[in-house]
Amino acid sequence: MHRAHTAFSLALSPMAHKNFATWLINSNSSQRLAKVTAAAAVRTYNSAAAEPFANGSTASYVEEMYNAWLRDPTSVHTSWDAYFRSNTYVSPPNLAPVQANTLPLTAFNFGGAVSGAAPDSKTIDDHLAVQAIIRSYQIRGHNIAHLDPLEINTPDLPGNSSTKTIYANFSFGEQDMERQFKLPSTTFIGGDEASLPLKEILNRLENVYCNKIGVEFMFINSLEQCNWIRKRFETPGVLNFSPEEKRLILARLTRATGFEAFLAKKYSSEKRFGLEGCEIMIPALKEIIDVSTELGVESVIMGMPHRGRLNTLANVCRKPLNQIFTQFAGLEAADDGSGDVKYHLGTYIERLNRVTNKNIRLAVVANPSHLEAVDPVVQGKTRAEQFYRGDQEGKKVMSILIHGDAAFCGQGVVYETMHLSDLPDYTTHGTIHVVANNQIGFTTDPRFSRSSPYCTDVARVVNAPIFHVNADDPEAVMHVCKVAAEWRATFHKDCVIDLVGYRRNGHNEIDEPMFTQPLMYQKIRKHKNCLDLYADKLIAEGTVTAEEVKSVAAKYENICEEAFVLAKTETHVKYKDWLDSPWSGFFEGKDPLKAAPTGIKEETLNHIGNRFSSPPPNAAEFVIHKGLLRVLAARKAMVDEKIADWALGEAMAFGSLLKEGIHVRLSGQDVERGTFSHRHHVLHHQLVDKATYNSLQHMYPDQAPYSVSNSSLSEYAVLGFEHGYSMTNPNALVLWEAQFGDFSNTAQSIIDQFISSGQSKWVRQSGLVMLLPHGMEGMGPEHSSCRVERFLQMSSDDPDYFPPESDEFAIRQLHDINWIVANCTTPANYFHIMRRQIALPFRKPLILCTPKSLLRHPEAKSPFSEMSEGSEFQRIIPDNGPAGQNASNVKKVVFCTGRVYYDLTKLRTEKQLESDIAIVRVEQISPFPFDLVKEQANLYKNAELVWAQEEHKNQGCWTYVQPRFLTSLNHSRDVSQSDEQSSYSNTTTTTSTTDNTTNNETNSNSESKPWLSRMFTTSNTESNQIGGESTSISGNFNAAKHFDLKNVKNDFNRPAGIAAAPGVRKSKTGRKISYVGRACGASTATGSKAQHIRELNALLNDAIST
Ligand SMILES: Cc1ncc(C[n+]2csc(CCOP(=O)(O)OP(=O)(O)O)c2C)c(N)n1
Ligand SMILES: [Mg+2]
Repeated sequence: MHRAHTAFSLALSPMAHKNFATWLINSNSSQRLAKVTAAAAVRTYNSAAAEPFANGSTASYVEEMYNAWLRDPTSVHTSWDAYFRSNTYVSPPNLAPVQANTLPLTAFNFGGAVSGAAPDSKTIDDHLAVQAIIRSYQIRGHNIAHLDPLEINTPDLPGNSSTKTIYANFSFGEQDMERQFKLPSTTFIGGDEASLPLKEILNRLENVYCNKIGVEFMFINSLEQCNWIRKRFETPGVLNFSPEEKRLILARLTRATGFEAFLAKKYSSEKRFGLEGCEIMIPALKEIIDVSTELGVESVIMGMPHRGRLNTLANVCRKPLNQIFTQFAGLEAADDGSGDVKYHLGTYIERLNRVTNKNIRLAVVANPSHLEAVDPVVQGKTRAEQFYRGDQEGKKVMSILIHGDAAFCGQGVVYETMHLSDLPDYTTHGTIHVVANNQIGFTTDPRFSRSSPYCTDVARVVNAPIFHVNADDPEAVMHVCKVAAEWRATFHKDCVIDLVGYRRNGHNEIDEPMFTQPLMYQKIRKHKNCLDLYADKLIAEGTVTAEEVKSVAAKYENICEEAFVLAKTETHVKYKDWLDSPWSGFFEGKDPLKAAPTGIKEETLNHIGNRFSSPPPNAAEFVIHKGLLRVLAARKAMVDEKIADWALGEAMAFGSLLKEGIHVRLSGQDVERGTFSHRHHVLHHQLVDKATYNSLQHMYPDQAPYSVSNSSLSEYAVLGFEHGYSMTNPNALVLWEAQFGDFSNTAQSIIDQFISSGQSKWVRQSGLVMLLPHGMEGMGPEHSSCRVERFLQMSSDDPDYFPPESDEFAIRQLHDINWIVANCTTPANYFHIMRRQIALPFRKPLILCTPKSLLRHPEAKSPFSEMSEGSEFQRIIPDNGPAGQNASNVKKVVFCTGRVYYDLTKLRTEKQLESDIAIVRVEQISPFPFDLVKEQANLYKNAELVWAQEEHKNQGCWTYVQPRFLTSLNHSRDVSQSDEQSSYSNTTTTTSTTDNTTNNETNSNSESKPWLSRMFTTSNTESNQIGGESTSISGNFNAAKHFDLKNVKNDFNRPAGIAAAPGVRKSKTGRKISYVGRACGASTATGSKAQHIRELNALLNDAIST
């Protein structure tokens, strides 16, 4: 039984019903403890200040007494001695006590019947008071520590002094100051001393907890961890640094400061988001890395925002300075990618750590503007690296996340990422968070940007200790960093370093901060920088001379100058220099346009099918749910019949990849069972907790590892995590599944900023698969659509451009697109498209609309023959029935994608229109299968063409496919190049105004200005009817350039050069495609189920009519 309960049952003492807190804190006391140090301004009100003394953590007082008594029975008061001798005491579990976290005084049985000795209540009171003071410092000391270099009061927060905050409401007199007090086991301020005079106790506590470091840790549930921290900060002498250590700090600070000064001098009008006011962050990061390397870390993965990024690359990663300076020159790129601004790019460096003499890899992950979005990506990448190295405890690979103060508390993804920190399949075994806290976010100060006392409070939810430190005290900062690195190495849990500094300039170097923070900046203008302050200190104490300080600074400036000269000789930037996780060897020796086959041997299908449909080998002991036995039996029957449903097709894809040594990782909410209860990859023993069986982990003895993980209920962090995971190794199939497709929009910035555009911005490829359950099935607005239109809108193929046809059409399209969007209607196609992710010689994200009701649809099954050798992914599934076989008789072709296909075929059968209406499934929507659509259109020469979809007209695929259909249809007539050219030229009246004949300016920029010259050309505007829609275009266009194969260099999906193909034009073939489906809608809602069915029937009837 919990000790608190035991204690409650003890005999009542004269002070029964009183709690520690009320007993200790005498609110009437007028006598106050003499002030030990000058009170600092309290920045914020912390809830800890309102805690009663004997709360959850303070209840361990009895235990302290007990521990002390165990060591030496004479070290405690006789009443305690008697009590513990009575054997009534039971050691507690390490949990907060019940009952509002308070412990009644009766628990201690003072003077009870056992000892018979009356306690000396004054002695007990005083000892308890000292204990209370010690605890109070430990809990609340950070509230009044001198953390802010600017010493700015936050005026509308309750000001307070150390006296009020720490010793609130109870009394000691001057006369008590010299009295010796025994120290409890929960403090280390005594060093080797077991007791100290009260004055010394207070002095030491003040120094430890209220000086330049504020340690916030007493909320942590583990006594062991609290003690560990106390020891690291309280032990006398922990802040003593050797002269060598001090010189190293000074040298590092000199470089950090010198780097910013150099950039300010050379590029005074450029944004660089300098670190001035928090330069100590650079030595801080180096210290974390040094200590961590010493403790065994070999690879550090960092995520950080704009502020101080260039400095970090230069002075932490040691990226060549000339490469950094080249970024300021605005040079053309020598390689692929549209690039990004310099303070977003990533890097990867492997180098010798000169301090520890060990090799270390450092990666800074490329990040978008979107603050904190990179956090989960870093964690995923770190986790993957740990996984591939077999670093199961995170001893070799670690992550460091650097944050701004405003973003750390403002962005929800910080919280979501924190919650991954201790999950078995997501933990990176401790992240060190460093907050570059300049006490401002752009123009907003903390009073208006957060409701929590500190910007770091979010970390409390995961019991991470928070080390606040004044950024102007380099030695305090280094100590905190050392402790943080040791904390991570010891407990493998997150911790936070809150570097409280300021921002010397505006948000960027061009901004005027006095507009919005005049008083703060008056102070800042008068404030010496950290380097000068520290140099003065070291000079004053004789550690360095003024000449040494100057010479170190001058030396670094010379290094910068040399790199600056070197950078001037560069003519191009190379994005590949800024890659954060190179895939060495992956691309080498590969034909970039050749994919491996995806069909597999039938015996492999049989083997996987049999394993997947079997209970664990020790089935007799493993009790499986009866419903699941039926599922397994049904699977077995399918295997015997050589057919696969969705779950089996998926298992075939996973199992065969695992067999080929490809690691598969599936993550998302409830993915183990599957939201729709179709997957069941993890079988649970019905009688034994945590006894599970996962057949995909037992397919082959030498297979690659399979992991399937139910995630936390977060899309943003988990999708980001999986994206990061997929960046690390191309030879893995990493999948994230949304519970329902539309939930992916809470991860929109990962989709927009990383997945759709990562390659083009950062030459970062990823083969991540997003599985998005999609389909209008009357489940209401929020469970219907994965909003595929949004993904399609971000696809980078040009709607008006038909790429040159050849055998390599499909793979060239894939090679050059930013991502693939598909909606498969058969398990076999699902199987192939997933295997194709790995078969491709490059990596592209795959956005896959996945079924819900189709998971169990009797027709949505595939024979093994469609997955076996020789079969492959079908971008379009033609009509293979009577219509397809006798195409010239077909009156209408219905193109569609996804589950509506099955509704359409059903109705067609009912109406006996199989010969009149062909139904063609577009399975790969983007990149658009222009070639196959053209082929189909040619096949059904006389037929009317419609696109049928169940989504509303402004949703689904229509807006994406419509112009592309027209481009395909225009191509379905044999149009010679000259035809093309004249057809385009006809659209302009001023033939002389072409790309390169207007004037000198256009001449010299003929490649880059066609769109611009078109804008200023007298032109006709014509209006076309396309698919019932009216579209206007204008302008002159040099078509030859766009349709000349020679001009199609890097990007197959877009016309060569910079210009886009012209807007949608009149159908030259006279064919059009019309829309059948719902009208436009504001939401994905279809009203009631009845309305949904009515609407669906209407659209099906429209489609299936001749
Ligand atoms: C998600 C997001 N919202 C808004 C912005 C615009 N923005 C850029 S920097 C900044 C202030 C960030 O303040 P802080 O996190 O304290 O970092 P600091 O610039 O002070 O280092 C803002 C709001 C952004 N980059 N990302
Ligand atoms: Mg800030």
